[in-house]
Amino acid sequence: MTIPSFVIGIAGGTGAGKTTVAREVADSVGEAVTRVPIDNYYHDLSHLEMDEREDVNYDHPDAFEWDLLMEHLDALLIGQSIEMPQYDFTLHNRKDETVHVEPSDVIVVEGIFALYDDAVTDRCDLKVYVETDADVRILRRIRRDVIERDRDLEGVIDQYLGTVKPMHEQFVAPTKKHADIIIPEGANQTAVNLLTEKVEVERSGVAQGLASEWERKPVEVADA
Ligand code: UZR
Ligand code: MG
Repeated sequence: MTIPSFVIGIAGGTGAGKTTVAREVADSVGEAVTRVPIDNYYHDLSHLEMDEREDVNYDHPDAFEWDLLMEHLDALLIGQSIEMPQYDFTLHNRKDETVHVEPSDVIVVEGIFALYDDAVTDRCDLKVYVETDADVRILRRIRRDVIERDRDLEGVIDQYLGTVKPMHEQFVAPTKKHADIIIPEGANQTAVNLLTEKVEVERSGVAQGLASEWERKPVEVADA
């Protein structure tokens, strides 16, 4: 059995506007979009103390539980719901509660490493990289971390220079070459509108079971 759905990967550096793009597309398209923020798949670090968790390199691919992400992505692609982990950035840890997430025609996978792993990109029908200048990204990051995530400025600066920037250059920025389209600045409304229109077209195609002009990479599932 083949279950068609249109999968979009949205990558880019921290503070680039990935979540905003994903949310705006999801809000415009409506219920038919399932968002999978890769931030929710940071490893459960409950076995570490807070000061140890503060020292973890969260900008390295190893910080994520890829197996669980793939398991969940594939479940959504065969039409099953998942219990998605939730992440607490203030505590640097996975929350106890999960969120029940239903599959839909359009799945948006979003995060700094959305275009990093072949297993994920192989499942993407459209790969997007949000490119925003590093100075804008660090300013947004300071605002978000200090105001929303209860961090102090010194800590944010140390983390940025110590891991965020070098890891971005080593692991995140090179994934841009995997993208089909590059959006300059997350707040680029024209690009968001184009993306939304594309999703609407694909969605109606998916709903009608039509083949898309985009190469589909459907998941083959044995009939139960
Ligand atoms: P986005 N991050 C934390 O600061 N603490 C955590 O516990 C987990 C993640 C940060 C991470 C990365 N880096 O830059 C950012 N650090 O979250 C990715 N340091 O999230 O793409 O939403 O900015
Ligand atoms: Mg984000």
